[in-house]
Amino acid sequence: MRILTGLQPSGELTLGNYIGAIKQMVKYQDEYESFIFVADLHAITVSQDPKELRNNIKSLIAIYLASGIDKDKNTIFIQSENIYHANMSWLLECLTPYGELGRMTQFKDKSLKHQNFGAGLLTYPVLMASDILLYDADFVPTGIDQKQHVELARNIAERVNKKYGDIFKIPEPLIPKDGAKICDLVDPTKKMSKSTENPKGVIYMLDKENVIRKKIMGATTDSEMEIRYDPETKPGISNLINIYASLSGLTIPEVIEKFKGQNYGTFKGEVADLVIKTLIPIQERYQEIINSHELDKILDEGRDKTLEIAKKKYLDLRNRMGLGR
Ligand code: ATP
Ligand code: LTN
Repeated sequence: MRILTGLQPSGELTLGNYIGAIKQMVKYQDEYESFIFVADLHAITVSQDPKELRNNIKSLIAIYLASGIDKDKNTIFIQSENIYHANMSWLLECLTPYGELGRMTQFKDKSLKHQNFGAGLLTYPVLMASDILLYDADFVPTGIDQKQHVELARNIAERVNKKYGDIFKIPEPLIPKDGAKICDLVDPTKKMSKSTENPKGVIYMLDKENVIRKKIMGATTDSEMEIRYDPETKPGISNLINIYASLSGLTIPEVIEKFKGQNYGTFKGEVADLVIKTLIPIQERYQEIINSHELDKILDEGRDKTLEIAKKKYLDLRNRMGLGR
């Protein structure tokens, strides 16, 4: 069985990305044939500074590897280095009803947030469908926010198969049951997100030890004294419990039992210790990898392998549609 997923190089990765996406991929790499890529073509659907974008792409790959994504168990590549993603996307765009794209919730959100955006923001999910369908992925690990896009990919695949014959495998989203949504430390009713303006609420994977501690100790909590899990009335404490549970492997009741009777300050200190213990070794490996030639070798191999697979699929649809000679 094959899985495929991508992350956008749209900013520095957060603890939310680590817990919600990267850690899951590390787990899946032993169960599936796994493809991971940097979705740089998706990142330019909103404005990007070229220098920053290039740094973010490289940094993202180094963070994957430093976090335990094994180069021998995964095919790792950069989306724009494989021309068939954009080529396939054009064919599929012409086979996707315009109205279906306007209904995507991410488009509705982002089109309100950004001004003067390009047409690519609307066609974004078709490019994502191409990413998935080019490789006959069985499963697509993502957060719940991307489920609608995977469903669109399924619809596109079914429609194309009906019209042109069996070309595409129908993919399924793989959304972790135990994958907690990590929230912003300042406003715990909001998702911790790399594009948030206030960095105090966000733990970046490359934050220094003292910065991590300061952010967690300053996390918004409630005026009670009890460590109890209730995301509705105690979103701040519940978020810290989620972080502790995700990183320690304990269940939520086990975390509550462990810290029963302790005050918020002690608990926050323990959460900070665990986050630091998790991120510092990743940061150390990151520094070694980012300055090595290993990265280029891995990416060259990933590019060459995926070009071969994607080319076949692209040409198959192109020919069936009657394009070219
Ligand atoms: P942006 O701010 O650019 O929208 P983001 O940080 O919200 O970015 P995405 O790039 O959209 O994250 O998400 C990449 C992956 O990380 C997705 O699978 C998503 O579900 C997961 N993820 C992102 N933020 C969190 C979070 N706070 N908690 C759990 N998972 C998350
Ligand atoms: N849209 C996704 C990133 C992404 C992706 C994909 C994920 C692009 N192409 C293919 C899975 C499969 C995001 O913003 N998280």
